[in-house]
Amino acid sequence: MKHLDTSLYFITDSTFCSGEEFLQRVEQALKGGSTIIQLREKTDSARQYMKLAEKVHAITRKYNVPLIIDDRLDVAMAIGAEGVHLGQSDLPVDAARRIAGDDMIIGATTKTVEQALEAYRLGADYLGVGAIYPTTTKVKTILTSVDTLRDICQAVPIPVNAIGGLNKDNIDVLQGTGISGICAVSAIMKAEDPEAAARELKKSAKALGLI
Ligand code: TZP
Ligand code: MG
Repeated sequence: MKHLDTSLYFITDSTFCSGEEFLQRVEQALKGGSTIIQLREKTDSARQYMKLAEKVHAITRKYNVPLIIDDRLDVAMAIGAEGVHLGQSDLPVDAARRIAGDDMIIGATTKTVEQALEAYRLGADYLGVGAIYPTTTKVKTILTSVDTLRDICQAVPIPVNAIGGLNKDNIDVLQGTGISGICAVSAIMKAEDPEAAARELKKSAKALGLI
């Protein structure tokens, strides 16, 4: 099993700010203590996605934080990213593993124990589970209960992260679930001060014994 610190998993959304501000916000999120970052851009062409990923990778390297590319294994491999995150309609985890090899971090979105066991069996390194709360981030998702999250954590030995509408004031419901970390888009990306927001979210998760 890979050694992965998924405790504060920051996910990007560039839809509401300019290119320059986006990169600044990414860097601030890293300064605030994000331990892993996912570039999640849904509308970009492969070429645009790759260009942006290269820029983000130049920043994440400075902080020694792994960069995960959402959906696109080709983009992840083309820029030498540390990982890829796959949903239930993206490439299956075992296919991605065959193409990318053992070193690539492969994460998977799962919403049921069955999906979680399958992703683990096929070679996923970590799981994202949610949405725990309704979210304002553009996503096709349904809510996942805290009970299901707990069952998934108990079912697989790899890190499981909670996602969806999470912020420093509502993560207490995750106590006792066995998660390895918190995923956040809006709580960090759209904060007035992303660095402070990341720091506060981490502090709150630590205080609750979640990470
Ligand atoms: N998958 C389930 S919820 C979600 C994704 C990608 C979006 C989470 O965004 P936010 O802003 O942290 O609610
Ligand atoms: Mg996806």
